[in-house]
Amino acid sequence: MRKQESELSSWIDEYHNGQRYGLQGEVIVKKKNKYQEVMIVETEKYGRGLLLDNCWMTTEGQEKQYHECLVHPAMCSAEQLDNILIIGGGDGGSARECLRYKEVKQLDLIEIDIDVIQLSQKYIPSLGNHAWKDPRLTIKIQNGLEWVANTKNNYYDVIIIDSSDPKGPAEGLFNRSFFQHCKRILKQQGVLAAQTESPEAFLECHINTVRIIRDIFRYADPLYGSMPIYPSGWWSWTFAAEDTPRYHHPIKSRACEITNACEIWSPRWQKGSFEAIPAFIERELNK
Ligand code: SPD
Repeated sequence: MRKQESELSSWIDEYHNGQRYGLQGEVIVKKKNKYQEVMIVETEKYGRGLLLDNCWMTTEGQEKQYHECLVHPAMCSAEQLDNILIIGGGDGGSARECLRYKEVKQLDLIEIDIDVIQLSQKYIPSLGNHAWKDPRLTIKIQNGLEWVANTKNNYYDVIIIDSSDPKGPAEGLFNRSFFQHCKRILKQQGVLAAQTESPEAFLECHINTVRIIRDIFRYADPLYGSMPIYPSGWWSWTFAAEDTPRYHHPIKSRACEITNACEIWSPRWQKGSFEAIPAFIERELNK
C-alpha cells in the first residue's frame, strides 16, 4: 500500500548548476560499483525510479515520455527492422518499445553496467516487461564504444543510443568517433536515434552533439519534448539517416501497429515536436 505523503521520509534530488530536481520518496537499494552508483527509489508521484550517480534516469510514471519518443520515430521509418541495436538502455524501456514491432528479428542491447540491468529487472520489472523474456533480445555486458568499433559495416537497421548524461561511463557516447562507427555499422536505409540532452540545462552538450551528428550523417534533426524529472524538464532526441530524412515519415502500417499502445508518441505528436525546434537553437545550428 502507498504511504501517505507525511510518512515519506525524504526528498530524492538531482543537483544541477544551482538547481535541484527532486521527488519525495525513499531509497530502496543503493549499490556502488566500479562504474557508478545505482539507486532504486520508490517515489510518491511516479512510482519506482532509477538514478545513476544521483541523476534521474527513469521512473515508472514518466518513462513512456522518454522511451516512446526515442524509439518510435526511428523504428517507424527505417526500411527494414531485422537487426536493432540499443547502446545503454539497461532499464529495458527502449527494448520493450522496440520489441513491439513484429518485424524485428534480432535486438542487441549493449549495457556496460550489469547492476543497471539486474536491479531494474528486480525492482522495476514493468520497464522491460515482456522484453526480458523475448527470444529476440540478446544482452551483452560490454562497453558500447567497443561494441560499435567491432561490428561489421552496414549491419544494423536501427541504432538507438539510450545513454545516461555525458560524464562517467557514458562520456564517450557523445564523441565524434562513436557516431562515426554508428554510421559505418548502420545500413544505408537505416535510422539512428540518440538522446541528446536538454536544450536548456545542457545547452552546450545538446548543440555540440547535434552538430556532430549532422556533420557525420547526411540528414539529422532534433526533436523536442518534455521530461519533468530531468533537469529543466525540456528534453531532446536526435534522429539521423543517410539516404533521405526518412525519420520524418513514419510508415503507416507500422504506426498503426503501435499507436494505440502509446501514451505520448503518434505521427501527429512527432510532426509537431520536430517543428517545435526553439528559434535560438535553429539559429545556432545553422551557423
Ligand atoms: N539526465 C538524464 C538523461 C538520461 C537519459 N537516459 C535515460 C535512460 C532511460 N532508459
